Amino acid sequence: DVEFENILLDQHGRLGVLTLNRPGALNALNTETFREIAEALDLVMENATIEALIVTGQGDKAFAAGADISELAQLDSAFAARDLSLAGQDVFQTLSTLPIPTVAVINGYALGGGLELALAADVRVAHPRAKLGLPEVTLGLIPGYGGTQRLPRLIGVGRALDLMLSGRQVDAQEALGMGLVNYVEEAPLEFAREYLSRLLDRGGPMAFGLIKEAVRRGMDTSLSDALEIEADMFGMVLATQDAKEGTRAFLEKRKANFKGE
Ligand code: CO8
Repeated sequence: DVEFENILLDQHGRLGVLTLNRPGALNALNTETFREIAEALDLVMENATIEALIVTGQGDKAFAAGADISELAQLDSAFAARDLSLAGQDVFQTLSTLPIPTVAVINGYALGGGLELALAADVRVAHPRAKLGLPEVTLGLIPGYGGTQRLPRLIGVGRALDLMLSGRQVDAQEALGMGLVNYVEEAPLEFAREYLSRLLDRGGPMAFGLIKEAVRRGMDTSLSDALEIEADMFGMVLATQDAKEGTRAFLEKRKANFKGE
């Protein structure tokens, strides 16, 4: 376990857990926190024993209440704002392109940049009292860490525009109904741990990475190009030991023993 100031990074067996840890500021994302998240993601990538990642927030009140508004208020040039947006987008893109399954455990408020962080994970699990939204418009701002792009891809243009133009908060049940979160659970962290353990027990690690890559790259392009990407990924997965082992294990009526290669 490495020492950070604004986050915690722990490993529990095969699972990494990245916890935003500024509960006094509702885990608001300042520049230093972004830097630490980037460093933590590098460590996760280098550590082959971490096979899945949970991202959550410390305390029972917030996942993250957004970008740190005191920093945003000090931005004094369009260049600086653009650079800050690009830098934050880059960190969240690193999360979304990790080749391992990731779950955001939304333990409370996920607002603005906080929701944008959750959108960069593969799956979202929310506590029943969680509140989600992109309230930037109420600050005279727009989302800048991927929200205008990831939200419509996830829940559709109409629902995304409703949330962004109104800036309204939705509760966990409404978020579930619109596909913004996948599960609502009283003990979301425990649920996420069990969910990921089950998933790691069942699936081939090489397949996790290639599914994510096919979906992500496919969302960026036309259906015909995307289908080619899927076929490319299928060609790659078939060449892995995992695919040989998985298909052989099925035919031999035994549990597959995947090696992630
Ligand atoms: N930034 C900085 N500090 C914050 C933030 C934040 N986003 N959210 C809460 N805090 C601080 C509060 O200032 C307060 O500090 P203190 O105790 O020192 O006064 C502490 O956290 C507790 O917050 P509250 O007292 O406000 O708690 P409440 O229970 O009354 O309210 C809310 C909880 C409703 C979540 C409320 O805190 C709130 O509305 N927060 C702001 C939510 C918001 O607007 N988020 C969007 C921010 S903008 C954004 O994310 C833009 C991303 C794109 C940027 C692009 C880069 C260029």
